[in-house]
Amino acid sequence: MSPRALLFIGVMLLLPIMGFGQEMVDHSKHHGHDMAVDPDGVVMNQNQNTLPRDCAEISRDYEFTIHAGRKYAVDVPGMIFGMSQHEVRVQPCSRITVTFVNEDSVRHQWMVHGLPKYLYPAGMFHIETSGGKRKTGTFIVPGDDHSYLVHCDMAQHMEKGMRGQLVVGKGSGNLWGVAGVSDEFYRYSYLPGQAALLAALVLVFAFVVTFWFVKKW
Ligand SMILES: [Cu+2]
Repeated sequence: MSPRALLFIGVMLLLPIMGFGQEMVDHSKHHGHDMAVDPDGVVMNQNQNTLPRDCAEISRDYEFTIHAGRKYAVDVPGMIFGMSQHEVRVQPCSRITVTFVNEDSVRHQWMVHGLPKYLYPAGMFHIETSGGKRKTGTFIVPGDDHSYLVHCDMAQHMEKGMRGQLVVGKGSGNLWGVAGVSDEFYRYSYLPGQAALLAALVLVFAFVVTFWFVKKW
C-alpha cells in the first residue's frame, strides 16, 4: 500500500474521534433567545444593562416579588390560578427585577409580551419556575407609556386567571381580563364612542317631531 493510501485511511479512521462532522450546537442562544436554565426554572431574555433606544439612562430600579399559586385565585370568581399581584406599575426607562415565587406544584411563568424586538427576541421577557421554586430575572422597559400583557403560557393557565399587566408610565389603557383591574372578558366596542349622546339626541328629535305632528293635526 502506498504511503498516500495509508495516510488517507488513517485520516478517515481519525475523523470520528476528532468529532469531525458532528453537529456543533450552541445552546446559549436557544432559537435566538437568551436563556438561563437550571432545575429551578428558566429566565429568558434577561437584560441588566442594555438601554432601549429611547432611553438615555435607567430612570429607576424596581424590585418586585410576585407569588403565583392557586391560593391567589380564591377570591376571583371562576379562576383557578392567580398571582399575588396582577398589575405592576413602573416608570418609563426603568430596570425591573422580578423574583417569581411558585407556590403550586405545577410550573408557572411570568411572561411579558410586546417589548422591543431589537432588544428582546420575539418581544418577550420571561421567568419560568418549577413547582415550589423561585427564580429572579431583570429587564429594562422602553421610554413610552404602554400597558404590556403579562401572563403564564402554560396551557389554560391564562384563561384560568394568570393574566396581568405591566403598566409603564401612564400605560396605554387597561388590558381586559386582569383580576382586580378589568372585566374578565373582552367587551367588543361595536357602539360608537358617543352612543349615549346620540341616543338622547334621537329621542329628543323624535319627541319634537311627534309633538309637532300632534299639534298640527
Ligand atoms: Cu401557570
